[in-house]
Amino acid sequence: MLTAIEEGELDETQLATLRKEWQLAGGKTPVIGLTGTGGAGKSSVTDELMNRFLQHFPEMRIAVISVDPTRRRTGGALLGDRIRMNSLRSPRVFMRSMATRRQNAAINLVLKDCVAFLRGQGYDLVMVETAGIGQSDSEIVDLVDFPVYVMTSDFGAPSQLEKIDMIDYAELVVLNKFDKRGAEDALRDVRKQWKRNRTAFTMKDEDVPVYPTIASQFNDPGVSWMFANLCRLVKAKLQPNSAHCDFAPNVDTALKEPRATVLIPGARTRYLAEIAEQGRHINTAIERQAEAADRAQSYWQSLRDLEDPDLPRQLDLYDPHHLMLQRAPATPAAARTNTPPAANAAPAATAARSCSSGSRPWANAPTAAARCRKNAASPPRWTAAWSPCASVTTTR
Ligand SMILES: Nc1nc2c(ncn2[C@@H]2O[C@H](COP(=O)(O)OP(=O)(O)OP(=O)(O)O)[C@@H](O)[C@H]2O)c(=O)[nH]1
Ligand SMILES: [Mg+2]
Repeated sequence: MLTAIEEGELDETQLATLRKEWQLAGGKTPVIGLTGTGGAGKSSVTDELMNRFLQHFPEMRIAVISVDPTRRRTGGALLGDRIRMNSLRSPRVFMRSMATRRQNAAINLVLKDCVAFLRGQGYDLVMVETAGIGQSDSEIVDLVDFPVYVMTSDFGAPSQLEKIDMIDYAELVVLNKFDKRGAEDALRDVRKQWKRNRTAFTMKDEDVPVYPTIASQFNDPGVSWMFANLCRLVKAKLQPNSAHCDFAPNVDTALKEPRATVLIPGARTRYLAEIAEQGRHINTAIERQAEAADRAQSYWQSLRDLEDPDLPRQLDLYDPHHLMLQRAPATPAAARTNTPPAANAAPAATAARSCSSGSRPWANAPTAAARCRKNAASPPRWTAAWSPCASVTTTR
């Protein structure tokens, strides 16, 4: 029948007759409509509510219709709401997915007839989830007895709340994903907005029908509190005469707000990022050390090529005695080559300092090597200071 209604196979006369029959059969069956922005958790909240209804009323039968939007480009709709609904395993639940078939609409045109039909089929409760398309989701109000608006703390600034019609029309507002950062501030803002919309400024916060929930959490106290209040409202407003459920569940509502028993607490959300950062620092330090070792090896090879007589074996340190620069006495030979010993020692000292300070000591090496070749007769006495790894001391 739902398909026949959806496909428009029934003409107006047939529909008029059927509507009367359905009305007579199920006029008092409560219809709960959940709407809200995409991904706010409508299906999760629907599932949690169904779960509680099934648990508290063992004979209750529930019908669920989920409407998902049709995409303008492809004309198709991803009817994925049932993925979130674990309660569908129960034989006491009937579920039907539908597409809006109308772009930019939250409600299927034939939804009214579908709801009326399900009402007339002996179910104790009908639940409708509609595609939230933003701030104008209030069409559902005309189709259901209890509109529920599901939102999250991601509404932007408090001034945006002014534009949400459903805060005016919804019997219950559910602030889902209460585990998210900033949810408590959002709860305060939404409650304030609810009071402002109804000029009920003196109302106590716990009396405002805005319920914080974590629908993805098992047995969430926020959902239980909302469920208890929803049942109370249904009973008071409709006085349903179902033989299977009296809408007076025995729920423990001592806890009213969700406990944020999240897997990773807020303060540790960057935990893995911190570990990765530390790993990257260690890798950078290792690369720096490898580069320094590489440089030290090149220096050692250069000194070996220059035939430094005091060169230690590879990876050994210079003999500390050889690290003391000796000021050579001014000999006639030195005077002849016109190379004062101090001038020979200077590059060594510079090189030693550059080496220990980590600047570019190799810049001095070609100069020193060239000078060495030029003054072959009086080889410079700088070599001993060229220990790239040993801590170097120079004396004048
Ligand atoms: N952290 C967190 N995630 C949640 C909560 N409730 C639902 N979710 C997750 O939010 C995602 C969307 O949930 P749905 O229930 O499919 O949301 P929806 O509003 O029905 O989505 P549409 O029907 O596609 O608009 C899923 O991954 C849920 O597991 C909650 O309280 N906290
Ligand atoms: Mg959904």
